[in-house]
Amino acid sequence: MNTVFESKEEFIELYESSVMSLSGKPFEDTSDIDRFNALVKLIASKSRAIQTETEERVKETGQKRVYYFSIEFLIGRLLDNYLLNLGIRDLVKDGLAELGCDLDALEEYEPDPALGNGGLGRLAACFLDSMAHEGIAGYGNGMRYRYGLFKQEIVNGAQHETTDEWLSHGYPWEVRRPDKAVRIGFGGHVEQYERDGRMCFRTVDTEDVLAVPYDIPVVGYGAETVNKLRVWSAEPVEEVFDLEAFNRGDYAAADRHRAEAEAISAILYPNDAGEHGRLLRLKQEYLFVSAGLSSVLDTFRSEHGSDWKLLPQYVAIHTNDTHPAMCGPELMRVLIDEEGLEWDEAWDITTKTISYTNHTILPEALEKWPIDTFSKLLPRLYMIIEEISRRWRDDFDRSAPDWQDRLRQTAVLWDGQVRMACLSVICSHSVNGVAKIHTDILKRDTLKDFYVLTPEKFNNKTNGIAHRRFLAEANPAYAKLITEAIGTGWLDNADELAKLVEFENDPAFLEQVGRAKHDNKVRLANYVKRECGLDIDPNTIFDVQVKRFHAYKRQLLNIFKVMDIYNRRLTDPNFRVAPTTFIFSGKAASSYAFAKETIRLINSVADVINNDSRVNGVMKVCFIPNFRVSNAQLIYPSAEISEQISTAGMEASGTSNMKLMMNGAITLGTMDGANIEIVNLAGRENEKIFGLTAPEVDELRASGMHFAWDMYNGDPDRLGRIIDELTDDTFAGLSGSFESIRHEIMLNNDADFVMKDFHTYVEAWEELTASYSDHAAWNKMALHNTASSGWFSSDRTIREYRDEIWGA
Ligand code: Z2T
Repeated sequence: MNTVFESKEEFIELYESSVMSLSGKPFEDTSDIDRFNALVKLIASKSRAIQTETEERVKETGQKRVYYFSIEFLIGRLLDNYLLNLGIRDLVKDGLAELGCDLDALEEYEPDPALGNGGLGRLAACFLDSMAHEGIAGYGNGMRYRYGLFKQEIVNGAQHETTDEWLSHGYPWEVRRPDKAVRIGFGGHVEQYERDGRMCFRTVDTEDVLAVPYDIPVVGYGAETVNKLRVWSAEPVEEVFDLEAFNRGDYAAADRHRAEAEAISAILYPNDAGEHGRLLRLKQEYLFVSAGLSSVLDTFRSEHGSDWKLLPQYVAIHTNDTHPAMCGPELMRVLIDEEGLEWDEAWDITTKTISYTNHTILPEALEKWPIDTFSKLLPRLYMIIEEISRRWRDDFDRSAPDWQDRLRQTAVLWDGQVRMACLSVICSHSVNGVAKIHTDILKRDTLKDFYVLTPEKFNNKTNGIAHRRFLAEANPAYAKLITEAIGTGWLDNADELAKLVEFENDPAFLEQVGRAKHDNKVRLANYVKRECGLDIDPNTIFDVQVKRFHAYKRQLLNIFKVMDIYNRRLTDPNFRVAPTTFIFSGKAASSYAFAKETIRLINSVADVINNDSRVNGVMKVCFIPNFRVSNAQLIYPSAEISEQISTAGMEASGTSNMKLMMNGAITLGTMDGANIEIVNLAGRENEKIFGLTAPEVDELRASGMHFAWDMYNGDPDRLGRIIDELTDDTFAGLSGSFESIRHEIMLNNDADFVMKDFHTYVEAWEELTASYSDHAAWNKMALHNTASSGWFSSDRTIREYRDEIWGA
């Protein structure tokens, strides 16, 4: 552990002078914002000192560098995390207190950068934390969006989107590096020319923009390693202001070029799956790939010269889904066009350097680009893709009877489109899924024909989470209890959480577990009161589903359950219900009508139930607006039931399931994604599993023997009633009824098996909540979940990537 400050006194002295030099005011006159910014600046400068040490160590030892290319990094607030990782959280808190400042209050000034949609982007951020902790020279490469994921507001129950202006007060962690800017060319045409007696290609008449990097430090726990996240911003290449247009009074035209360049990094596309064909998105992908690669290769060249066959020995490039799939062709382009290598040699280097993670099997999320769009924007890259494609076809084994079918399944160019998943697989030496069942489905189904050809490429890496952020930092009450019981070793090594099993039969300890949970529920109730004006009761069960809204995640099934319990309670006042608060949070892609209607339904049901005194003793429904990393850290610790109810086979992994488990929630879920690993680790008796399994889903789909109308007619009192309530006036008071949801279910024949799983789900919920009254037994289950969750630390995941993919 590096020592950052010799003493509290040293911190106070440095901090005071930092505040004063930054603000130009005496300490007493500074605002909390001044004090927050100065604190970050001080911690960032201390981090940079360690970063320099890390850099020297990497150079000296010739350690392999790992570059994690991701179009999203959902990093969350950094200050508290870095204080913890530097081992100075208490020292700084005490020092600030002496100056009359409250650390928690200052931390509220930190923006929560929403440079990601959800699981995929947050995973990338967890990996940065773990790479730094494991001493890997690991660097993030991504996009610096001027506006992150939209801010969600709820108006009359419906989601409204407004821009996320996270940069309006500046972002004190970042350092702009104009000296490292890279020129990126779009469009133009390819010409041949002769260089040293050899025919070469170059692209001319391109429209260029400047990619300017911003570096953000990544501080590893233990303070031995500080890495960096580099995010790219698009700017005009030079001062291109059109004075003539300005003098004509045409101000928009005067600044057009600037606006066009800046548009590339203006917004994060708000779709967690789907959304194709947008030219600007393709420009984003190429910008961060090309600029990132350029800086990777500059570093390599400065250390190892131009001996490119050494590249895979010193560099690993990991592509997070297909958004950086152009890494393959772009590396080929640089090696061939700029460095003069032959195709075969360049190809060997490229495939040995690049690896790829797939995050979904949803067909609508598999990225494809129209060939004409692609070839116009990136003509030389397209030529290289054509050549990759041609060689794949030429080398294809045509001895099997179904070879044409297999070739069609694996072709990069097909049906007028560039298929990015095929490109990613072909350009990589490793392809992995993100949970066991997901990797199995990739092998057996989605990428089957690749698996048959190169089974050795395929491997599983079950996702993980930054346990220091999501347990130590988010849940101080529980963390304190854990540390008192088993020491601090779990922060470094999450496997040590297993030592908690020794306390599973200690009644006093279990009671403290319950008390910590209760404190967290009070904390969340206060937040909910502030944000939504709603009173929720910390003595009720907190039943939590927080994640992006998507049909396959089945928030609809959850709210159907709530409607059912409400209906039955009204019909039969003797119907026993364990008092519960149903908590939802999450965003819907702006263009995803069904997901947005589901949000409106939840809020409409909440409006009715929360104002119905007949049931308020036993149920409330709460939708927490604008789910993001910072409020997620308040929600996970307060949860008692973790809703993980996706249609089996659809959720690649899930990661909120791990965060909630670690915080002592019981999983109420299907056998899907990493829920399966959860059950294997904690034991089926410590979770509540229900519903169709993935093979059963496949079978039912194939048989065509599921009929929504039969379900509706077969259960008029419960399911039928719920479907009818979508379109009568029961929940229409807030902003109208829900025809489109009814249609989606009934006319689309319940594609996500909401009706099919409904009864087993409600029954499972009733059994689970009935067991809540035995507090000791419940707390034991909760503790057992935490004790079993160490394997889900992303430290473990990253060690597997390091050993089995990157060789770093
Ligand atoms: C995303 O968050 C995920 C998959 C995507 O496929 C895209 C996005 Cl933005 C292209 C999620 C998966 O849905 C989830 O199951 C998984 O846990 C997460 O990625 C991280 O692997």
